[in-house]
Amino acid sequence: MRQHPTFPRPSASAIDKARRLLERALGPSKVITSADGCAAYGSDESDQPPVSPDAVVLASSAADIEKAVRAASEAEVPVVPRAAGSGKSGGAVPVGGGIVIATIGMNSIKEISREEQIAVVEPGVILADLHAAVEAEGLFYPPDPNSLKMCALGGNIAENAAGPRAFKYGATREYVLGLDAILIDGTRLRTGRRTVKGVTGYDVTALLVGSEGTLAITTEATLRLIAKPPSVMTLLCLFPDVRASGRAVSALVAAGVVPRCLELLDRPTLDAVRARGVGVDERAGAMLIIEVDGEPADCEVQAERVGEVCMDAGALDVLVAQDEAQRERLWEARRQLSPTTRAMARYKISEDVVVPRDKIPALLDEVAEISAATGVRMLTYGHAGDGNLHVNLLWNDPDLVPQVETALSRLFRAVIGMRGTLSGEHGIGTSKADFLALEQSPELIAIERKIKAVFDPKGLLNPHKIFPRRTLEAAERGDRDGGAERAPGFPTHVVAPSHGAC
Ligand code: 2HG
Ligand code: ZN
Repeated sequence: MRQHPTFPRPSASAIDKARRLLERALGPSKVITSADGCAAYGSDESDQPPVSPDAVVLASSAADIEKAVRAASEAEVPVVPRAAGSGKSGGAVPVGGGIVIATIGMNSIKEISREEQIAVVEPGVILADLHAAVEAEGLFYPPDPNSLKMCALGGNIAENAAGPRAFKYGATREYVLGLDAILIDGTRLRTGRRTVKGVTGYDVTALLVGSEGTLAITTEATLRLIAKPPSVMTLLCLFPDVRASGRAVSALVAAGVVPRCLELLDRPTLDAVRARGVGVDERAGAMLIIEVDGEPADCEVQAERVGEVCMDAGALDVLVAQDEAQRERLWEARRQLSPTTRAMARYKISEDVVVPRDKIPALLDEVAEISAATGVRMLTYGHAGDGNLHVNLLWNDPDLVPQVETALSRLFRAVIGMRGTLSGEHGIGTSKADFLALEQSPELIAIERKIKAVFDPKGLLNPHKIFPRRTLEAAERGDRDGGAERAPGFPTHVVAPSHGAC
């Protein structure tokens, strides 16, 4: 297990006060305080170790959330919003204790309008349920993180989730027109609009989307829909090695072909797929899954062009899924990559770095070099079309942690050196907070801290996320708490360490 920084927790008296206020405001049926009950809300899908909250609120309405944040503010304890808990960067882990507000019970699709092409949803709606409901109306909501069968809209909005279709259609932010949200002091905000066009004032909706639950809690979202594409074709392009597949990605982008998905799987990832009993041509050392959509005739033209470009780039073969069942099997195998790779080792970290598309071959070379130099097993797959690759680090031996830290910092430094970015869709959370200063200047981090303080002056809402806890040097050394007070953006106004109970 990596060494994660420790965080201050509220004092015992603050916790008692918060629990009393919550039970008075919400009634005992909506408030969990038992150790076992709270423990179930202490983790997400990241490598951040679980931390039990001191209380959990099972919200069933915006009014419940308002009551809960008012109680938390009065008792001065942290609040961590949580939808499905499928996040990959620790965003829903209550690292500083306090109250988890679970919004998964708020799961109504309040409206789907064919005329306006919008949907109005609560934060606990499961993404796959929204997909099914809008598609039944001939409409389409493109964002499709691979956890779509269990992730919820509240988390998607908090993290600005993306997925394979983001290559053509963009991430969640492109589809959020307006939000109803609650601030930590109980103030209710309505941001944005219902109309597809509008530029009134600052774009606070865009700011809230991707703010990782640190600025406000979503209680309702108005989403933009588009018409469901009439036809889809899925192609499987096999390459002898990952460099050839990387070249094909660059060539496709340069040729102006815009498939809706352009996914890459390297050799170790293909081996993992093979090990699960999925037959993949043994000659293949890398694969691209490419999907085009549009009118049927248009799909044929696009597919043909994709095939030509891939063959020119050195593909061994290009196969086309023959029917919906084949397509679904293929995507199911792709969606299973995350759990499949997690099962391959005792410890796994999945990064979601992004590089300019012409740097994909260079990134893949760098990953191979880092893996060879550090002895950490690494494999790479992901959304190559938009340069967003999941570099997975896998290891069994806890003594390998220093090498893992070295591998991570080498990876991040290489990505930033290529003018890439640390996160394409999973967010910064706690996992990458200490590396923020690699990408952003102290001036920018200072402005972000001021924005945070405007929304949340006492630093109670999802504290210790995004902003560094340690200095970059300490994080790179794997020094658990090193240089906290000198870290850029260190949240000095968060629940004072003197309250610390642990
Ligand atoms: C995916 O694209 C997800 O499958 C998860 O973003 C990535 O866990 C992973 O490696
Ligand atoms: Zn992904």
